[in-house]
Amino acid sequence: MTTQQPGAALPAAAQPDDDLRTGNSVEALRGAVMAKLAYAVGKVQADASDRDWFLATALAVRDRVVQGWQRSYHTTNTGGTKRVYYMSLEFLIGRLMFDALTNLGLTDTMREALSGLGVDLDKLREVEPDAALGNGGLGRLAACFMESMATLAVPAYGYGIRYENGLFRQVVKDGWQQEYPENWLSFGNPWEFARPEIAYDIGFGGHVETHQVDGAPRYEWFPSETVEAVAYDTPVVGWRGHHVNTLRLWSARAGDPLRLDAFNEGDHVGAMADRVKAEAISKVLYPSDATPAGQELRLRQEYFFAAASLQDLVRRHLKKYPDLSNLADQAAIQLNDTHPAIAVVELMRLLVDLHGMAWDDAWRITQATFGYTNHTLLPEALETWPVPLMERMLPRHMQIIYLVNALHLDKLRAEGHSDVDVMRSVSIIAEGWGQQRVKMGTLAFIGSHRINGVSALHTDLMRQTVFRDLNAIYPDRINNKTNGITFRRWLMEANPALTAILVDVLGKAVLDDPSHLEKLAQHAGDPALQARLKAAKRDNKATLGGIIAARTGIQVDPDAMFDIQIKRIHEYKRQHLNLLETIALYNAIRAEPWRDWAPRVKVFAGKAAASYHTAKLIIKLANDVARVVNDDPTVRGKLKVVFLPNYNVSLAERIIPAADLSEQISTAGMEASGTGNMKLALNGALTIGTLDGANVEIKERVGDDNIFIFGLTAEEVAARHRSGLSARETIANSPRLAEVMEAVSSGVFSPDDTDRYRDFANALRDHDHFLVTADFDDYYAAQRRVDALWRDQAAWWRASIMNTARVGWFSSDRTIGEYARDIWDVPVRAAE
Ligand code: 26V
Repeated sequence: MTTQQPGAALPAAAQPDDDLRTGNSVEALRGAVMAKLAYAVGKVQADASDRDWFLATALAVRDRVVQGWQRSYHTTNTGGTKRVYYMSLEFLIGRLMFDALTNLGLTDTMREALSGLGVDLDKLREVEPDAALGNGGLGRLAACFMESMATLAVPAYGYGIRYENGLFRQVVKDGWQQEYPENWLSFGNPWEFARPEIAYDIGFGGHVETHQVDGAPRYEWFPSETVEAVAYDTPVVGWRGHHVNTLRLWSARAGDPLRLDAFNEGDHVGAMADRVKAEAISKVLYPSDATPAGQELRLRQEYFFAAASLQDLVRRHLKKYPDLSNLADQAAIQLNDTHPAIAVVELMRLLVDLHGMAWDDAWRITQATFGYTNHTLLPEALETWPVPLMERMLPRHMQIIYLVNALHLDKLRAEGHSDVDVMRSVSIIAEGWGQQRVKMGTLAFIGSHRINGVSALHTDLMRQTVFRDLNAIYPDRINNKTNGITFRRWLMEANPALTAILVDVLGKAVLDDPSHLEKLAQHAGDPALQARLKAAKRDNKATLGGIIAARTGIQVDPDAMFDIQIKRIHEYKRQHLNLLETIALYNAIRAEPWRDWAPRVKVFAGKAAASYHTAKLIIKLANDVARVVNDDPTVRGKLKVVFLPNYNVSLAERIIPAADLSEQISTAGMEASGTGNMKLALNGALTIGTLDGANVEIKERVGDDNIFIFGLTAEEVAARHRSGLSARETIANSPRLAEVMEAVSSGVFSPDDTDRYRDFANALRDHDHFLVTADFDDYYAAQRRVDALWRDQAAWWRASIMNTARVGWFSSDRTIGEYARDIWDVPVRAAE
């Protein structure tokens, strides 16, 4: 091996071109990075910053992805295989360098190549911007699915929007969340390929004209405004680099020439204002999850990317086939929630208006092509759009929606359905509140051949609640697809120490097939294995401790239990339940400081929607509680509380491998699945949780002894809601809870503003919709069982090992395999 010194002569000429592009030896990679630094970044080594080195490295890695990309494209095209189109308004992909390196098997080689140049790969890792083109679970799921589809060689495109600004950067000032723009593209994006030649016109507004063609009406839409959608492609490489798919994100560009008349007449300002309006479509991700945005811009985003994606896939189809009659044999389109549901209507418009297909044929093809995944049952998150807005922005689509709805209701009437309430519930149009609205969930349901939920419980609840009547009519359409996570990122990349131990104990095959994890259960009681795992976890905790100290100034002890709640801040996720328990524990320790307390570090991280006042107040409460607890010498060494700001995918990759306890404490029936629960269990954290979402299935797999379940069931929650039981009574019956509520309410944690939490506490007393008070005592008791197990470290580590061993099923490869078989009807590559 030759070692290049920094500042050595440029190497490009020393190696043949193809070696620089595809060679995988240490020397080839080093030469490739140096050539990229010189000729793509335009820097000499002596002047190169970490960011320059990151760009050079990423570009060298990208070259190694491209060949497989072209090969995959060619194989799919010539083979005539069906493609999957995953349409999602969110892709929370995070950093990509280690995804590519891991899946190409080049991490160690690249580390060595760079170290010969005096460059530290792990430092470069931190320089890559975290692509946060999503809010939370739904967006991260889309990213995991993209990786698994590539791994399983399912030919797929992800379609979404290339937001210039991802999810806001969270700064915590005096305990309050502040939002700052996150311009992840400001230093360039080495992973993407701009495709300015792949651009489609997307219309908005205008009017519809009717013509007679052969005695039948034909409709033509004349939009008043046109925006161009331009493609940007990011290759997504699967495990071992066998297959590479494309994430195609659309960027909005003002149609060209834009109001040239106005420009020539001197109205530059007016013409530019139109340009700004057009390009606003891809400027920013809507930062709310599960709270309605209700903005016109949001609907423009939805139609923009749905229409661009459909034009793209229709064009691809027509390059190969004479017409669209076999579209459903060649394309499966998955709607990630209702955000792209307008695509159902757009496809009908393309088939009927533009391609002259008969309505019934078009509808059959549309239904056979689409599948719809529901990700939430929270009523406030179910999308509806006002009919007048739809009529103004998408006049032809509104006509089509009316016709789809009329035919759908007529058919039901013809089949004998007549109940007014049923007809109202299955209608796409909601009446009431003085305004008609389009129910996007109903539209997506009617337009799809399969509708799925994301955990067994969630799917059952879908059948019983929002889609009860539709399910009764179409009983075979709803099916369950329990979520999963990609083990490449959430085990191999995030936790190399654990991965190394697993490979050592179980063999390399565990990297290809997570079912091998099960064999670990045989060793759960092995003291040597326990000691190794404990040492690895301690290192991960020390690393996280460094991050905590750097970001918050709080010192934590890596030997304490790391108790972790990381997710969006939302009342249904009940971070405030955790905080109330923290206060109760704090009180208990102060009352009896001499007792043998299990030392804990409670870590909270997550963002609140900018407009969600209560969620922001919960962040403030976490910081207020942290200040009081951490400053109190009585609990020193026993309890610490940390709110870690700016939670994102990269921070998750640091926190999850360091977790001992995973908080999954949503009100039962409200968390559709959760996926953080799977990541934490895989990394050996024990779950304390309610019987909600995928927790139920985690419990079934890890066993009752290795999980801490508490609280009301979904059924009991529903019954409580019906009974209207008062929280005041519940609080009065629990002296512990009463003391905590009084402390919060009276300002013990907010001496600078004693009224800060008064309304918040009163709201819990008056209408505790999320049943925080009802579950409090059981939660407190479950936490004490956690303490007891922690004190028996051999038993704790046995349970931890059982968690890692038993959650292989939650691999997103398994989930994608099920979608491929039950919804898309496409084959998958067999495991190695
Ligand atoms: C709704 C809205 C409303 C309009 C503004 C923007 C916006 C963005 C997202 C949503 C829907 C949020 C639904 C969601 O994220 N669901 C989560 O999906 C995860 C993956 O299936 C699942 O694990 C979580 O339990 C579920 O909350």
